[in-house]
Amino acid sequence: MSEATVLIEQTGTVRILRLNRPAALNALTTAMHGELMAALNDAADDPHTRCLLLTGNGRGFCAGQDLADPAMTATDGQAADVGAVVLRFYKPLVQRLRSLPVPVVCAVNGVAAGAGANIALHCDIVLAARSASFIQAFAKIGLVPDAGGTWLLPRLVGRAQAIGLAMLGDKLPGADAERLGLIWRCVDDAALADEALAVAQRLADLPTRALVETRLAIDASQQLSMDDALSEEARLQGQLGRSHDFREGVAAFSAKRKPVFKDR
Ligand code: LHQ
Repeated sequence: MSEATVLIEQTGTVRILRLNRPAALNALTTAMHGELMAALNDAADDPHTRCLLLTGNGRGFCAGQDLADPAMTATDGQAADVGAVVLRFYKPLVQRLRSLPVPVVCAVNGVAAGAGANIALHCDIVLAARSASFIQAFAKIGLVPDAGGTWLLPRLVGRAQAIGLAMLGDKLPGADAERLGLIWRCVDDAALADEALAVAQRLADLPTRALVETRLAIDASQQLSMDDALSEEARLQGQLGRSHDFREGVAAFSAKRKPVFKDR
């Protein structure tokens, strides 16, 4: 039997998914897309999991689409249907990541290229090793940024940086990614695994529903007027204000004790 292309570990309430095709810098094959989606669905359905941590095995995080995968191979002299590959794999993958009912941390352990970079950047909190890098590799092979890159990049770093990164496709080191606001933090290589797990554990101990509603509200606010955003915040507080975790948070504050959140 072939080795799993996504390794799954559970550390307390943190579910760790480790992309596992190190010889190809974890480039995504059809089989791997299937395993990754199944692993994300499983984490979403597991009531015990309160945070997801995504990382890569070996010296890379993910080199994007595996360009040697049969899905990319032209048949009968026809060009491969690249758009169909994007619709079949990348659109649902990004939608799944951004709608996950738990917070998502990404530990970018090495190069993140093409769709691999954008998958990392869709996560809620992105930490990168100092030796890691981000490459919008698409233009080099005659494509536009996909896996949500055209939507995400200008929102993270503004139009000027987004276009520079996407058109030139330069390797952006982890420290520069932090400086530009593309990611949360760049940390020393030796500290990455521990720091990412510590952040994931902190998130896992926080009120999951409030964190997920925060992600969704911040994303939705891009399309809203301030007036509508204020109304949306009131609607969400109305819902969350009836939750166990709100009552627990306030009770713990009053009693000067650590809260125990459990809603999901
Ligand atoms: C790879 C790959 C790879 C296969 C490294 N595939 N083997 C969506 C849908 C449909 C179509 C197209 O695209 C998309 C979205 C995308 O993701 S498009 C972008 C696809 N990715 C790329 O264009 C990146 C290609 N890779 C690279 O440019 C380099 O490998 C980087 C800069 C990531 C790393 O460079 P190095 O550190 O010098 O490593 P390397 O190039 O020697 O790679 C190591 C091995 O990994 C090597 O295999 P080998 O057998 O020679 O040791 C590469 O062939 C393999 N590999 N990326 N995407």
